[in-house]
Amino acid sequence: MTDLSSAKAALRRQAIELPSWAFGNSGTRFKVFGQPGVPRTPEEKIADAAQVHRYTGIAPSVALHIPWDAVDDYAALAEYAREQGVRIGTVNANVFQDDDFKLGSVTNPDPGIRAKALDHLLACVDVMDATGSADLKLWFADGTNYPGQDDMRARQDRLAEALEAVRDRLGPDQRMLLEYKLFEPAFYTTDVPDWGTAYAHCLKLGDKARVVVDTGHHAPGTNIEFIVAFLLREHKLGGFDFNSRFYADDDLMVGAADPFQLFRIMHEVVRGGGLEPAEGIAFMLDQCHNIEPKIPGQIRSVLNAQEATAKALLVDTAALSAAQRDGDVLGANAVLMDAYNTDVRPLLAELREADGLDPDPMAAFARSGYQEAIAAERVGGQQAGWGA
Ligand code: LRH
Ligand code: MN
Repeated sequence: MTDLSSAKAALRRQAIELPSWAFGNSGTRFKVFGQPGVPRTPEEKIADAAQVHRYTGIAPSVALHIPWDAVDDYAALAEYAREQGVRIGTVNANVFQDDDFKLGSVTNPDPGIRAKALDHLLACVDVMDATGSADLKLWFADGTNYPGQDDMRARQDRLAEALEAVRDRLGPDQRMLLEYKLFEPAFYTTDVPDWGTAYAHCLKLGDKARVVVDTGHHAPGTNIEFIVAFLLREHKLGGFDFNSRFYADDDLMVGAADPFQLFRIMHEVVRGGGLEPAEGIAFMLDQCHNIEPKIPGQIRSVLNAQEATAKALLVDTAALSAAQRDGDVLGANAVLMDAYNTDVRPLLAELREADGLDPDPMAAFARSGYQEAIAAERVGGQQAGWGA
């Protein structure tokens, strides 16, 4: 068992990065529901994210999505974030909403459109230079809907060419994180559909390129913790987009649909040294609070990730290794289930109190009146959303 003091130290070091877009309106093709008090500007999104850090103590950074968070002065935005007690984290490129990218962005048959897409990716590195961000996250909606629509191999050549250009633009302390997704919005091929494709591209790109595991981007039944264990072993896991799902890319709160899967994933993270700062894993949320209040939704999500991490840190590793060595199938499984069935909430409440935080972040935020204040203040203007 990770002794309690090093488990507490690891929990104190934990950092969950919040997605700016989780605070804006989101939905499905059927409906995007507005909510009172939703941010209208990147600054208001950052202010809301700072509330999550204020009550959980472990959400010190906010990921941006460009152009959803486009501003004239990114250095000023980073300064504003610091004033709010957080920092700007990962920069997400967006080459999936421009009409020109209907048949693909960096994989588009048209070289002019590929150049336009690459320009956006490079412009996102300029944003990173201004915000001091280390990571550029790349997710491509690129794919096809019908057999024969385009040449799969040629699209991989085009993708590789663009990724190399981005790699070459990155500064010394900057990385590119390649995110894969099985399908949607494309329904026949997706050019980066799975971890193997992302891993193969990242191997060729070298140390600056790593894979992002979005927990909602796999075929049903996929053993995600195996992918995590494999990529960690290769030091090619760059980060997570945490969320949960019952069916497809539902982007529900992490741990809500399958807390046991989240525990198994965090068990492989702990076992593989993924909590060590030197491994450089970015733990990010990528969620949409379509019907539930957004700030409490993010607080609950951070707590779900924290609880899964605490349970993983409490696995009796000596007993587990012994049972595995001895082929004691039931014994080994029982060791893991003991940790999973451990109620870690008292430990985490105690940790918060020791760090001057309210033991119950959800209740503390509800009592703060912040939600009512922003609902009263943020009247008029255009509520933020995906702009799709
Ligand atoms: C794609 C994705 C990607 C983001 C977007 C908001 O499904 O997971 O990480 O750019 O959601
Ligand atoms: Mn994602």
